[in-house]
Amino acid sequence: SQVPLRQENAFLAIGERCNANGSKKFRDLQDAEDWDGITAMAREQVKEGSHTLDVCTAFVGRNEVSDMTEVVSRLRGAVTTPLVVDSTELPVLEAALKLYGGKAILNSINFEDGEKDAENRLILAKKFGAAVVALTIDEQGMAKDADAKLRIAKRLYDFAVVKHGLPASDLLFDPLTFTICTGNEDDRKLGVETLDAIERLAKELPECGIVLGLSNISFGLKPAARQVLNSVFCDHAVRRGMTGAIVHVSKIVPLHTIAADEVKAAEDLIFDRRGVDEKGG
Ligand code: THG
Repeated sequence: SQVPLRQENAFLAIGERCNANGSKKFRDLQDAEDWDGITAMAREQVKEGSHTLDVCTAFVGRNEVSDMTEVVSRLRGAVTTPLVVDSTELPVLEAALKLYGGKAILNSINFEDGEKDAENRLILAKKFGAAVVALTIDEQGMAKDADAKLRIAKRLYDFAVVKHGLPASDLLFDPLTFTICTGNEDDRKLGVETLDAIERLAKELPECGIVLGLSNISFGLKPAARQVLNSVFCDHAVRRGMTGAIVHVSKIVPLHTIAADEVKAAEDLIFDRRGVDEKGG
């Protein structure tokens, strides 16, 4: 009989480190215009298992277009993985896509400034055959609960796929990851809302992808605890239907390699399960 050669727990691992805002090392190399050093960082991420690399050169006081151009012109020959071009600036996205021959992923569109801005990016993506990450943000701001995430995702789908003809498989929803580590009561729910949104999106719009900037979940914790929480959250997100994540690939570890009490502590945080004392009841 036929064996399905499919790894059900796989996700598209997007290396997060070629980002001026996400890595001090990258920022220092960019500031020193050490493009070879940046290329080495990219290669290292591929060696660690990244299937694609997020690239962001937004750095106050520097020219984002020319820095993106420097980086993409080197990475296109140095790594064979697709690039995720991460910028809020249309000219930066355009400069990167013009230079890059392979399949790119534009990161990102949203409805924060209405549909005109999203439309300009979408037209650019279609011109270069790029896939598109679409954030669940609208004129009212970032969607915090699953209902709002679903509502905006459907609007993004109608806009990008139905109205503008982007292939559904080239639309990657990002239902937003916020830190759940602020100690703030309301922030504790944010992880569950994102996981619920992933499950509903995977069911209702199965042709599209679902990605997260996963490391955001643990902002505020120490590095060792971040690695645990990121890995546990990633595991739950994949099981709910997440198809890709921007991560520090070598720091996402299989759950069986994490001590059971640490997995439980992370799950207690994610699912907002606290002791009776802590809840004050
Ligand atoms: N969604 C989409 N794109 C995104 C995000 C998202 N792009 C940027 C960001 N969020 C995802 N990338 C990162 C990269 C690094 C970190 C978090 C998210 C990170 N870095 C450590 C830190 O800042 O503490 C590393 C420090 C260091 O090495 O210097 O946590 O949500 N579509």
